[in-house]
Amino acid sequence: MPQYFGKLPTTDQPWTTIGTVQAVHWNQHNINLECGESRLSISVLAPNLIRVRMSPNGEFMPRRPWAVTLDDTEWTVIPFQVRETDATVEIETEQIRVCVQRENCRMTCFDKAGRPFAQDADLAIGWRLGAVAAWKRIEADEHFYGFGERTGFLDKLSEVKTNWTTDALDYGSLTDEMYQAIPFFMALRPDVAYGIFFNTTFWSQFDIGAEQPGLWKMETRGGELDYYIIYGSEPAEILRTYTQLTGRMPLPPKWALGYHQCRWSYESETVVRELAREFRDRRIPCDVIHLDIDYMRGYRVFTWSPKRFPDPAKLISDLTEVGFKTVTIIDPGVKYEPEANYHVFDQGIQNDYFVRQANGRLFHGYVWPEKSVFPDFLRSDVRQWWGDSHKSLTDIGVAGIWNDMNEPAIDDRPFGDDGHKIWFPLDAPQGDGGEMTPSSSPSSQNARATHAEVHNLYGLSMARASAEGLQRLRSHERSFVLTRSGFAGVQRWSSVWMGDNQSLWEHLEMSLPMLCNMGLSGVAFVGCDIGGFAGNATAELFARWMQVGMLYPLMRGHSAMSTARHEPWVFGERTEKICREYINLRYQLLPYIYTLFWEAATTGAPILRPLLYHFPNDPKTYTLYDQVLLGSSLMAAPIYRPGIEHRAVYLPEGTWYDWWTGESYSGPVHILTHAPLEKMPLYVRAGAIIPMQPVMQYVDEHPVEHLRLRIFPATGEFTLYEDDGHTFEYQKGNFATINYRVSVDGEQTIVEIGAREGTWTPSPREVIVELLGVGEQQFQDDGKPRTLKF
Ligand code: MIG
Repeated sequence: MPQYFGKLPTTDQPWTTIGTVQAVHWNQHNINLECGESRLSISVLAPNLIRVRMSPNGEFMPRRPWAVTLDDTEWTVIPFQVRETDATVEIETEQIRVCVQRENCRMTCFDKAGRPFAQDADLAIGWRLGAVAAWKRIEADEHFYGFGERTGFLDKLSEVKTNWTTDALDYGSLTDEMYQAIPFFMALRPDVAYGIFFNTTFWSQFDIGAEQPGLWKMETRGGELDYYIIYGSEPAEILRTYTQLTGRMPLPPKWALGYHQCRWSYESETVVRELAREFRDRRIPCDVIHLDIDYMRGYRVFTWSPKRFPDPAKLISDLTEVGFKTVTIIDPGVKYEPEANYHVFDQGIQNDYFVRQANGRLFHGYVWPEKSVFPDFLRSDVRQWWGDSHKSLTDIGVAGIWNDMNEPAIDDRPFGDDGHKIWFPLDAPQGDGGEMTPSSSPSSQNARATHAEVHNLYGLSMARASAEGLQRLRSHERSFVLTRSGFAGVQRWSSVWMGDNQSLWEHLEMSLPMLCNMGLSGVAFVGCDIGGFAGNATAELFARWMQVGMLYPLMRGHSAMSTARHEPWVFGERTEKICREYINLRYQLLPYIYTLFWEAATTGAPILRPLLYHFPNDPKTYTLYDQVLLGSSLMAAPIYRPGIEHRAVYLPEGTWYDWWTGESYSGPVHILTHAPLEKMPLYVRAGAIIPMQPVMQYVDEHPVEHLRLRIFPATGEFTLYEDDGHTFEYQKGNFATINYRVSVDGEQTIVEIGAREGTWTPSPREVIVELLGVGEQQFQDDGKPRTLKF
């Protein structure tokens, strides 16, 4: 096998296939199947989780724990049985049975009801120079989700998805390579679901029945096959395990759930002050203002333009006074500027922090600061330095960092000269070799990776440097991190936005399926630029987009240089009123949404969910991309076309209420709903308990005096999560949960308020319990349990 494998096409040699199983050995974790030269290894990590590895020469590369947080040996040992027959080797856990045919070493998994899944095709595993691949069957009625950041609609059947981080400028519904590369997907059919995490950071690709209908394929330009199969009877179980494997997000500061306003660029202190004033004067809630690249002095990271931002410390503290947090953009490219006293360049050169080519020469390319060099974020010392460099920003009050261009996006000549996108040479050495497992051989311990292996990790590693830096510098406050590029596990460090979308109805329409697939890939804190980044929204498009944006876990408006401005008030009074109303609703729903963030942080559940997430046995939800659930209770059916005021809505099984009118429907049913511009159709599941607070102009503007529980009759429950919203006290257990239950007993509806659990105490407040169509009752919240009858 060559030393490194790149993105470049391999030869058209035929695939060498794995042979017949000749010997089987196992221990408490692992079953090894010897197939001549090659070897298949199956590790049983949990009752629903196995890891499969295949090495053509029988030797496994030392593992680099880049995406996976738990080493195989760190999983609790669980019981499983191994049975050998003449024709098969069978492995059985509490939840699944894996059957390997000795002939051709083909593997099939079965659930407890004997239903097959993730079944190898006749050609199961193959390799040829520089590439390894595996093929499995697509079952009837099976649909495919996840795949990280993907354009188009929800289900990816018949599509090819490449994992190679790219500046996906001008993307559209047919674009393949995106900013994020997350080699994970899940397959769903009634009663059976499974997830595949393809554990390779090299270039990789999924082909979901495009080349051969009925078969899906995964291929990587790395030396061995390594993937995890996660079984679940439904997506929620798969995500729980997948996020156990690749990590979960920490709780962000609550202010990051408010509305963010961004533009490329609010180019001066004066403009920023005006912007802030407009929000407060017009009573449109907003928590965060983002500063794009023009705040810097000639695009030099960690500097300020003295002309346009003469006193950033004063500006930021004045913004803080009126409830705004400031987030600054930081790009990876460092201006190549010898002997100019540019400290970031000088320090990077002195300490040899920048990426070099294989021949030892410094790599450079062109980005905003013209000729630039690039920190090797794969190295821990570089991440430490980069993180510490944020001190100049945090010292003056910056509360969050926005990482852009970190695919990395680089041109081969100065911007504006019609250059080509390049990346570091594939053989450029990166990292410090310290990522090896303790058990790997001493010689491989120091082996550095090549860019071919870690290209997909550049954005993730940069976001990690930012997150860890902020954690050190603002150790008492949670910070906000936003990244454009990332890899599996990016949720541990950062939120993600979907890059440069366009001010088109089509982009509004695909924003929800894009975010849903991110959520199904373990990344819950995600958003798209409201109004569209490139182009000019119309008033109507903007109003519809703000309604949809209210549902985005990350709710940020943004727009590009030389496009029309996209603030909520620029389109006239009617649009402004609509924007205000939906941003207000977002703020009213914060107790509900914050609880969803807590759920994401503790279980890996997405915040924004496609309907199939809660109705996995209803095939009508499998390709339904234009309705979403915010949490388990609220369902939106937005409008995505100009001039349209009516749309069909699918209400799955159960009773549903119209959020606005209270009218009830019993599903499954299709209805036609009327949605004039002022209205985004919203529905609530019977049994829902939605906690709401009064509108505020920013999170924690004042204590919540009234907590309103909107209850939609039927049996149901909700556990509210609360904490101080901005420190790390919650990690020491300083938070509170309250369980609310509703049940119907004949004519009577009973609401049970559970005792407040945990050590955190909310400020004094009244709780208003509003039972839809019946009435309200209120009480002073003393944390004690009580029962209300309606
Ligand atoms: O070359 O910083 O996706 O959000 O406003 C463009 C300027 C660089 C791309 C980002 C966009 C940002 C813009 N950036």
